Amino acid sequence: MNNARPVILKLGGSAITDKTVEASPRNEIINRLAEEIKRADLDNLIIVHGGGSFGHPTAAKYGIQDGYKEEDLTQKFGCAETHHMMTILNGIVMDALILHEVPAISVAPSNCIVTENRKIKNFDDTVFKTMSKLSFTPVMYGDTVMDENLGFTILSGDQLVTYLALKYNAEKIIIGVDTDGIFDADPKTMPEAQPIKHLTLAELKALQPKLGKAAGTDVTGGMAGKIAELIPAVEAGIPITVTGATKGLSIYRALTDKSVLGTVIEKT
Ligand code: IP8
Repeated sequence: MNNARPVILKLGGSAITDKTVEASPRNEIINRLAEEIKRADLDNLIIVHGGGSFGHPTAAKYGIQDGYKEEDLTQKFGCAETHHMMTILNGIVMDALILHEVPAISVAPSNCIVTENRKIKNFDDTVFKTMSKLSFTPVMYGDTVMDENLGFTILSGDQLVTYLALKYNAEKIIIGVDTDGIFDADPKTMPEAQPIKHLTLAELKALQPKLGKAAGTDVTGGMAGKIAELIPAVEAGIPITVTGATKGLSIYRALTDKSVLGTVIEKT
């Protein structure tokens, strides 16, 4: 039985999909990431991936993040379609992990999580806990979830990462994005933006409003929104490394505690 503190790896939607073209996976990157995950060979790994150009455009089209509006007869279908789009992206990620012989099992948040006003209220983790004890690698993702007040909403992969990290006292969090970590401004729109190697919690909070929105549609707020979700994990003393998942070996190096190009966030 495995009782080790988990390592949580988020594969950002901007890294594993092309967010400017609807439903376009970056297959080469996904395959390389699966290879790096296999090579790191962790038996306490939890993977969470984002929605990218699969989840966000459909969620935005039907306003799923704003909750159920009974007068909009198409919205319920949109909620189902958003979840379905996520299962397609998840299937592509799972294909790559299985091909590389990672013992990964997909766990759909829509089937075991309920939120209240967009915050996770209940996670039925009976199966998840047993899987982790047997050293499977559970793979969760940003998803549509039922919400006790709003009817339904979008749960971001980043909120899920923090929730899991706090619940299971994670050893560390690694966030794979499409830039080399966090910059002092949005590097996609400001070429003079400088990379930041280390951030304390106080520095992160000060920087957060300056961080960019995502390229393409993003219903969960781009880098600024993602960082806001991660702050409680930093407050609890869980270190976070934000690094490029689109470049070779950064994720492998971060998983195996080697230095990486990117940003380390620590409480102090
Ligand atoms: O990309 C959002 O997850 P994120 C998932 O981690 C959907 O914010 C369905 C839009």
